[in-house]
Amino acid sequence: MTVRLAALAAFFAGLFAGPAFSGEPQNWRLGLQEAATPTMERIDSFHDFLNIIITLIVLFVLALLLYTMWRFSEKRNPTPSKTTHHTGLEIAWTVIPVFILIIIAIPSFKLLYFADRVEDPDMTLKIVGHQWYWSYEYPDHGNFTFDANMVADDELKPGQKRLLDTDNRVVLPVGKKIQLLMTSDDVIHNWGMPAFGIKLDTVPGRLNETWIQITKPGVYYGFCSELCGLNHSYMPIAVEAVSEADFKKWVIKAQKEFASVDEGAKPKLADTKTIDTDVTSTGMRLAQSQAGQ
Ligand SMILES: [Cu+2]
Repeated sequence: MTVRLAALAAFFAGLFAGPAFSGEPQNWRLGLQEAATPTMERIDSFHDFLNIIITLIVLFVLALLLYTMWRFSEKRNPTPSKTTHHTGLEIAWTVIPVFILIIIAIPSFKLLYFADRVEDPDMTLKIVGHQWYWSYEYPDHGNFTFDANMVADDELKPGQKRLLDTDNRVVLPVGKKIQLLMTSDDVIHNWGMPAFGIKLDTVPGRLNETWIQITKPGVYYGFCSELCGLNHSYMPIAVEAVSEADFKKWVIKAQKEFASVDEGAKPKLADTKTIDTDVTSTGMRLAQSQAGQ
């Protein structure tokens, strides 16, 4: 009972106070995760704008219903009108919704183009989806690459989050415009990061682009958001946003620790051009290589 009461209290506290900043899922959260990029800030305000429109429409329809029930009840309106068409009304209920849709479409398209790409990014991060982990490349910092696998339940260290933390976090500098290039090594995955306002498919043989400019230091968590197979729910994303000085220190360490893409250690993005999605020819090549052995 006390637990339930506490949960209820937390729920209402969250309702009125708003949750403290965190780039991760939270119990009893009602709204979106707090924005940590310009794109997500705009998504937030677009979401609020839509909420206002939806609320006004619902209240209007509710008022119409209540008025109709009251005004045209059998008692007040014993002989109903036989009118079936009203040209003026029909034009109105076609044109007004079209206007509402246009009012929604304009900021929606603006936001879509804003999130699409950034001019003159400060750096690039390449993201490659695999069954079932992510790998990352830093082409502007010596082109090193590493994999990020989920930390298994029995290997969690204190402070690490179950189903969210990875063995290697993606470290990025706060305040820099970062171009994100995404692709996949096998099937379609999706790099979904709620606090950044990103949910973008990683498609084999294709390069998808978006960008971020992280506004607050911290650790941010996300998920693969495209059903990609057996371990789809076990390939989380953990991003650590740090100051530029700390990022430079991490880069020096990472260059020593991780292999360089140029050494051919890890799949290159360039290889995705030649990824063979045709099952038949892949099977044929497999058969040929086996025959050759
Ligand atoms: Cu996936």
